[in-house]
Amino acid sequence: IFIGLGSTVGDRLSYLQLAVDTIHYEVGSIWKLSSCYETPAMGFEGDPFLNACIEVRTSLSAELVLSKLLQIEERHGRKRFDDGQYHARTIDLDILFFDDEIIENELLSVPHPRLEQRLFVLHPMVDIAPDFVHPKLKKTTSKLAEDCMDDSLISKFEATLKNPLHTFDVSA
Ligand code: PH2
Ligand code: MG
Ligand code: MG
Repeated sequence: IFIGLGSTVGDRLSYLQLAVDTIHYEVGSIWKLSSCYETPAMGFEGDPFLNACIEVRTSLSAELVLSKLLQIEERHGRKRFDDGQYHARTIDLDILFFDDEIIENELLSVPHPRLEQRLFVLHPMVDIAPDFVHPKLKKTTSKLAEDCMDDSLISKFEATLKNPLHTFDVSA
C-alpha cells in the first residue's frame, strides 16, 4: 500500500518520522520512502506542508490500516474538527493506494480521490513508484504528474526520512 504523509505545524520532519516509525511497528514494514517536499497549503490558508509518501507491506485489511492510521494521528496530537474544513495538523496520514483495489464505502475512498490533481502527492509517488498504474485512471503516477494541472511550487526538502529498518531507503 502507498500512504501519503503530511505535516504543517511544529517540527514537521520529526512528526513525519514519528509517523513512519509507528507505521513500521503497527502496520507493516516500510518498503520505500520518498524524499520530503515543502508544498504550499492547498485548499486553505495556512503554513506550508511537508509531504512525503511511503510504500508499506502489510497483511492487514484496508479498514484495519485506516483505523491504525487514525489512531496514530490522534496519538500524535492531531485535532479533528467537524466543520468540514481543512485545518493545520501535526500529522495527516492518507491511504493513497491499496494494491490495485478500488474501495468505495462510507469510511474509505481508495485510490485517494483527487490525488491526480495534487502535485504534493504525485511528486513523492513518482520518487518511489513511477510505474505504478492508477487502477481507475489507468495511468502511471509519472504520467499523472506530467498531465497534472496543479502549478503549485513544490521544493525538495534537504532532510530525509529514515527507514526504521535502514534498508530499501531510496532517499538515502
Ligand atoms: N492536505 C490537505 C489539504 N491541503 N496541502 C498540501 N500542500 N499538502 C497536504 O498534505 C494537504 C494540503 C488535506 O489533507
Ligand atoms: Mg490529506
Ligand atoms: Mg487525511
